[in-house]
Amino acid sequence: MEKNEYLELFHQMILIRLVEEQASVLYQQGKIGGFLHLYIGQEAVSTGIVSVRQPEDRVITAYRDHGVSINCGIPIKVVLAELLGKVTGASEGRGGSMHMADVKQNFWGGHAIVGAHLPLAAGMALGDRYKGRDAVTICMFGDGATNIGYFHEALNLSKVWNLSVLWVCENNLYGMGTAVDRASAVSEIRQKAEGYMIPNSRVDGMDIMKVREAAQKAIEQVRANKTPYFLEIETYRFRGHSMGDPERYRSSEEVKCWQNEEDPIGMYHKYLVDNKIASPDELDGLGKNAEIEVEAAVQFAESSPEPAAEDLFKYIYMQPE
Ligand SMILES: Cc1ncc(C[n+]2csc(CCOP(=O)(O)OP(=O)(O)O)c2C)c(N)n1
Ligand SMILES: [Mg+2]
Repeated sequence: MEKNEYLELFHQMILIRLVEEQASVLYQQGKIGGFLHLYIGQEAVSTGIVSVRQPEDRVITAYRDHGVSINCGIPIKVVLAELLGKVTGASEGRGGSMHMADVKQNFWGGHAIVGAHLPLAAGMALGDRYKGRDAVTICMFGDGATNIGYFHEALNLSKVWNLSVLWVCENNLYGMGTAVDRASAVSEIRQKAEGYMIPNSRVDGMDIMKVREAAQKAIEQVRANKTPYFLEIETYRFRGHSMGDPERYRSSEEVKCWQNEEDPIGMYHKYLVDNKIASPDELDGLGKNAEIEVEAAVQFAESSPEPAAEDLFKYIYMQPE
């Protein structure tokens, strides 16, 4: 990788962290309605994966979708405007936190129903097969989604039809307030892929270089062999499941331990400095610029208009061409 590519990954992770912190403030000010699931702690996962996709490769995810939206190329001001329900938002203010999308960036959303986007991913890959496209569909979901019927139906069919899907499970140890071991028969989630004869592996999701390497290999394998692959990524969310989570299911010591010792941004900062790719001053400068960028994006979002009342019924059905 060239130096600017290393720094771009750092920039994206910092932007996600700062946007999420701002979102948390805007939520507490009552400016964001509905649910808000922050991606803080998991930045290395989507940043690493999306950095190695080709433009033709589709990305689809669950409701913890702000980070992946930024990685896929939705400008931060557009993400923030969507959170505030503004007409300048990614879904013109109609989707909110859980329904970011931009098909021009080959990003297919943001889905609120746990597990429900997995069959959609299989369907998109089937469509690509029909059309003779050489694309990989990258489908991200949480550990909790792997206990849902849709997961098993989608994995099964992806193998039966040998669809070009990269299944990516972000195992952050909890589905809402339920620890993996209390809800899943196996705690090593990748084992679930074995039952469908889908090649699989597990990787440390706090180390962006490891995520990138694993994702690159997996995507190449899917593209070359035209068969699915399952990547389990071990990660951790630093904030509650959504805003207002009392977090009775985990100890503050556990959370602090991950925040102090496994912070994906801190780890990548150390990697860049230790390998003499960038100096601490240079990285500080990037952080300061990102703060200015986020401040401007918040201003844009706050000053954008609400969707017009007469457009309320727009997009309920597809408009005839
Ligand atoms: C079908 C369905 N059941 C229940 C819910 C409520 N719910 C929202 S998030 C969630 C937990 C999902 O956990 P996981 O897949 O591990 O994702 P994470 O929040 O950890 O990113 C649940 C049960 C839902 N949205 N959809
Ligand atoms: Mg989870």
